[in-house]
Amino acid sequence: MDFISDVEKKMGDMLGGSAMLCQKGDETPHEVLYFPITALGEPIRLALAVGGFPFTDTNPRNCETFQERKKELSPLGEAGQVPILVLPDGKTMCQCRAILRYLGKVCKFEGAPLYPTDPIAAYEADALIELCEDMRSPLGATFAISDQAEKEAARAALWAEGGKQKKWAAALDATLAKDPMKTLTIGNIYAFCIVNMFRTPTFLDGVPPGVFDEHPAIQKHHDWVANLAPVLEYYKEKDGIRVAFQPLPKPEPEPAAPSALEASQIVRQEGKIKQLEEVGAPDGAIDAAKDILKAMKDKYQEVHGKEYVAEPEAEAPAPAA
Ligand SMILES: N[C@@H](CCC(=O)N[C@@H](CS)C(=O)NCC(=O)O)C(=O)O
Repeated sequence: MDFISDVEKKMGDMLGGSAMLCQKGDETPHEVLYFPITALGEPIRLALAVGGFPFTDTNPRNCETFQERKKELSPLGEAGQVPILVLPDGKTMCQCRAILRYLGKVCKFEGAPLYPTDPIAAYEADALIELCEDMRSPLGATFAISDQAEKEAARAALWAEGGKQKKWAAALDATLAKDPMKTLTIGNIYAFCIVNMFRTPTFLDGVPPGVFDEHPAIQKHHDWVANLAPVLEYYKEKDGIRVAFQPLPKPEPEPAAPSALEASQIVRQEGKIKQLEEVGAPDGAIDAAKDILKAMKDKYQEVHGKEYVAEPEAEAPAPAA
């Protein structure tokens, strides 16, 4: 079973779309051919979305003739793989990171191209992409494992202590910790997409949930990119595996802990009521003190999960002989 039939079998409707005869419509000048999963197609889709270029998203679930079109359109012919980008003038491109660099030169965010023109900034973007490849590539070998349990165990091992992907995730975290997270580049887009390929919900069975939980810079980077207006807009209606591309859920605020209330405070209040009764205080004052005592007992029960029970009075010490 190959990569895609494996994923298709597992994910079913989570990937969305249904097969039909397909042809690129005239209304969207660009076309992306890829599978309905995220993986290597997603950085291209997202760069187009950020750049404001509408595109037709062609995949085997919405295109019955996908395999034929792939071979027909790929610059590599029979050997062709996806993603493939078709430009408005009909030129076709393959090799996802080469496509991304092309798009980085023509797509802008806040007036700046996504592939920086400054050589050092361009190097930083490229180095980030390569680091993501270091993290992603150990996964490749697991697609060849036919036994499901064995495959899942192999994937889990990549993220376990000493696992290759865990090691590269730590290096990615350290790298992103130095990123000012101010200027969006193709490096950031690639990192966002490749990280989210492994974030739950993922199409990769066996990858444990929460593999980035211990990586604050990766999480911060995710929220920075996910909250940029065009990114937020692109994913807001998406479901299934693309939920992982939306902003991280905010942690539920801890319920305010009821303030501690000790038995000694109740004992003191009881003493106060006794004193008021002894001095013949007005009924109103005694009733008010009793109301406070009741509220204190209720609070005690809420805090301690049990009813307040008065401690038995200590026996008076026997008089010395
Ligand atoms: N070097 C290519 C690799 C692309 C690739 O591995 N594509 C896979 C899916 S991720 C593919 O098309 N598999 C199906 C096939 O080979 O027919 C790139 O970076 O774009």
